[in-house]
Amino acid sequence: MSLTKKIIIALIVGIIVGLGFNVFAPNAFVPIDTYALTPLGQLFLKLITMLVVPLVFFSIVLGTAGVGDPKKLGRIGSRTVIFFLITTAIALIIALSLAYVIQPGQPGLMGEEEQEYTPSEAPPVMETFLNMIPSNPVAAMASGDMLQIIVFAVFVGLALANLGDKTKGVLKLVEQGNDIMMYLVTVAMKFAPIGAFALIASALGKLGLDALSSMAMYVVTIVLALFVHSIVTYGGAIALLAKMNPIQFFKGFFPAMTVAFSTSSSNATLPVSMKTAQENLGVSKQVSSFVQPLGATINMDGTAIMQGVATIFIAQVFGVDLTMGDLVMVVITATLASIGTAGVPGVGMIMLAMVLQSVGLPVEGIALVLAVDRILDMLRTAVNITGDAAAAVIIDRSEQKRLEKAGS
Ligand code: DAS
Repeated sequence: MSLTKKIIIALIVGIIVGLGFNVFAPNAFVPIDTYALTPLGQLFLKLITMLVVPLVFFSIVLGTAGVGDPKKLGRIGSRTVIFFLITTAIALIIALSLAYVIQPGQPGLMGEEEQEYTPSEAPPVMETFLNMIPSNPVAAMASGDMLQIIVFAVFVGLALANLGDKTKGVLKLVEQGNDIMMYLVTVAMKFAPIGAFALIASALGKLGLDALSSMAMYVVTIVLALFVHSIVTYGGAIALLAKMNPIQFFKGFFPAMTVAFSTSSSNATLPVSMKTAQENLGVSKQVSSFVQPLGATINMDGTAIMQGVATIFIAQVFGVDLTMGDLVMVVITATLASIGTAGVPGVGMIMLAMVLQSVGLPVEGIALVLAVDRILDMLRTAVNITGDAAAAVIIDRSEQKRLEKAGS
């Protein structure tokens, strides 16, 4: 049986076990979650997260050195960022339109319970841009600052490309380092079914069906927007721009989507999403090693969708009428906000505070949507990495076409 099938079965069993405990044996759930589910889930998360920093560094150095020519790197980089910005803006337009049509936030829909939420500081956008250059690359790696690691790796890759034979030994070392990391990904993924089971059982055991039902319209709106964006925007772009059958794309990338769903972390899934894009979608190592790590950090369409719907939902619950100008501000802040934060569980909530503040909505409104965010995070993370893979396929195909044209 394939690993993907094992993960899907593990997720289904996890959902049944989690909801079963929540409904029939909530007291027994606590020790089982504390001493089994949470540790097992965290073990799997830590195993793959452990590989992210070295893998991103080696793969981007390799990807950049492989591209070599700064002009070509600039072309791939600019096309990638333009694709990311356009698809994120489309995601927000889909989210805001559906939220207006479905109106999930009519007063009275909410249950009584409201959690306290004290938002942590979201990164100011300008500071994010300035901070992209690491003052200390080792500190950036130690703290897992993905954007700084990517920028430093690009510089190292460009240096290797320009120094050529002088540093071919280092390039060989980097290649071997990358191979070691990709091998360790395969080893870590053997724990995926157990990890997926534990993570979803723990989440649903805590959440239960009642929280989901009181937030039903909010959850339905987001799930619908995620689905529409994936099929229409990514499916359409893959068909039109990469001339690839969208069904082949989604089927080929599905293994990585199940890991993103299980872990709620684009970063933790990155080793698997790159391996899947290269092996199942035929994306070159060069383009995959550049586009997907960058995307895992700055491109989060699923998160932008949650923020768009949550903003309308919170405005409706508080009876605030947002102007068109407010909606444009939501699109801009949500698109830019995703640039500064890496793909880790729950980062969308931090950025939501920034979006709400930009349109003067009470940040306390986040407490209304917090209960179901753990499950929605799983779904939107799967969409986030799918957008990165779509970009990698499209950019790779355009580079291949360029090479064919140059060759002919
Ligand atoms: N979990 C984040 C990610 O890894 C997305 C989010 O929190 O919205 O992409």
